[in-house]
Amino acid sequence: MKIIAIGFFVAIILLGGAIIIIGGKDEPKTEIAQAAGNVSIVDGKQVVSITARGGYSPRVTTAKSGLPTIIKMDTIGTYDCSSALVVPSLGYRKNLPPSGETLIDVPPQKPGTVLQGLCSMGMYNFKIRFN
Ligand SMILES: [Cu+2]
Repeated sequence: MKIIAIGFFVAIILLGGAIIIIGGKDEPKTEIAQAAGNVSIVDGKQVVSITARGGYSPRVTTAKSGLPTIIKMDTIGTYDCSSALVVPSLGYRKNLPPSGETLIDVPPQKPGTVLQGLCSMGMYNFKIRFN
């Protein structure tokens, strides 16, 4: 009886451990999937696509450090202030066209850098985290 009880206890611990391991592995997967949506590599350059219209989307992007990067700003009938874009760490400031693509060159970033883009009033923002 005692042995069965111990065996049962061990089985519960193992099962719990397996659930924790599986659960722990799930999170990075979702992050990669999320990042893959608007990050692509084209001719050795990393392209991060951000849509500006009533704010920026996606709000947070995970990208790779150490790669020359282009931020592709997409506007689609954007007449709000998210078209007035500022990227402070690049000294970048531009009024995006109401519709079109605007490319911003970003030199390779160090791991851990978070690059932030803002509307000129600082009301909307987006972040690109370089891992
Ligand atoms: Cu604004």
